[in-house]
Amino acid sequence: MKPFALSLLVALVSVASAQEIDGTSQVLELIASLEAEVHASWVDRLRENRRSRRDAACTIDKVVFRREYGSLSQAERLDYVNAVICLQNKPARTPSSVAPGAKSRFDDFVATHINQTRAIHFTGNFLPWHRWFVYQYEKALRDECGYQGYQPYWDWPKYASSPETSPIFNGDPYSLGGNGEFVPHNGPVIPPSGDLPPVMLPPGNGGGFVTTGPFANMTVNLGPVIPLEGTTPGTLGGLGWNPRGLKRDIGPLLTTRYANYTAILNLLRAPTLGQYRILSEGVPSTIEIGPHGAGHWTIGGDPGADVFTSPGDPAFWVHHGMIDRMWIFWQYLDPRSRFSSVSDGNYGHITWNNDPPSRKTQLDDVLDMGYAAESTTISEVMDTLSSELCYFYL
Ligand SMILES: *[C@@H]1O[C@H](CO)[C@@H](O)[C@H](O)[C@H]1NC(C)=O
Ligand SMILES: *[C@@H]1O[C@H](CO)[C@@H](O)[C@H](O)[C@H]1NC(C)=O
Ligand SMILES: *[C@@H]1O[C@H](CO)[C@@H](O)[C@H](O)[C@H]1NC(C)=O
Ligand SMILES: [Cu+2]
Repeated sequence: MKPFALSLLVALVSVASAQEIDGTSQVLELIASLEAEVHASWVDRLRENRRSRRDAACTIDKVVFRREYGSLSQAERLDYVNAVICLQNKPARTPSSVAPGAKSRFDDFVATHINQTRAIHFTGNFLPWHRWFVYQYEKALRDECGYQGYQPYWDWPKYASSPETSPIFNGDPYSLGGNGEFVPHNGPVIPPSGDLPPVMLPPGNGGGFVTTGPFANMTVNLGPVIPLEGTTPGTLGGLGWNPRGLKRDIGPLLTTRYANYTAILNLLRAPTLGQYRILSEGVPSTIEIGPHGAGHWTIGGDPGADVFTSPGDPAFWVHHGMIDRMWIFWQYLDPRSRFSSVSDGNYGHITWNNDPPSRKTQLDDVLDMGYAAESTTISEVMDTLSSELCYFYL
């Protein structure tokens, strides 16, 4: 960062804490200044790649960009939606003896996630695993369904006050389907754990079946594993066949509280990966659910509210696009130190929140995609501008 920009930043920060000034032009300016730094930083790194031939696979003329859902043209959104529908109509690769509920290529990804849920959340591999997972999904849309674009993302704060009317969820033909029909219901309850009491989250404005847009009447085949009120768990640990309609429970309460511009700024400023992850993913069994939790519970419903089966809602993929975007932005704010480890903090182990206690996650650990796609190792995906990956976010 330029000394002038730095002193400007320090001056602005000292005026007020980010929390007090959420949504004001100051928060937006601070985010814009950090994002400008990110973009200068990745361009530098690619130039350096070219000079040093460190990574000839990804050069400035090859890098592709993932864009915010609402910034795609209607035709581009439709291409994306149609590719997802195509994936849902292609035969599964997962043998039915392994997961009888996996009925399509789309379901291959859901089955892989269900199968590994306990080993890929609140663990050191969480961010790289989901980075590779989204990349492989995008690759399947492109290679198997002729999609010409790239994975779009959900810019949470942009639509925080009304996600259900956003281009993602407004239910028009270019959206990922509308909210669930309104049915009176309670909000989700995070079960009690140890000494911690249950946590009640507020309900959204839906709760029932999705009846509008391209995924109206979509059939969910797998899960759920942790059933929400009014649903029963699927068989075989969620891998059995359990056809039912897609439900959602979208509303503004969680995004305004956990995924607003202040939350974004806090993420970008996090000094260590351990702190970044607590901000982003929250603390299990507490009211601090972070923007990661907030996005999932905002989609809500079935299978969106089930951590195991959540990729079975097409909106999962734009949410995790944003998770990946924030991580790579944070990485490029200090590229010298943020590509070499994922083991910082309590979430840096191979078990969920290090319970039971386990070893630290290592860069050569495998990211297992099951029957959905090729597996890789963490080191291959630490930088989105390296090896096979060659993308960035606008
Ligand atoms: C969804 O299913 C209902 C009930 O079967 C039907 O009335 C409706 O037309 C369907 N909507 C779409 C978009 O397929
Ligand atoms: C915005 O998000 C931050 C971080 O989650 C939170 O502390 C703050 O209360 C939120 N603002 C509003 C108005 O809810
Ligand atoms: C689940 O994981 C086990 C152990 O790695 C594997 O044998 C099995 O094939 C996996 N099932 C699916 C659906 O990926
Ligand atoms: Cu996940």
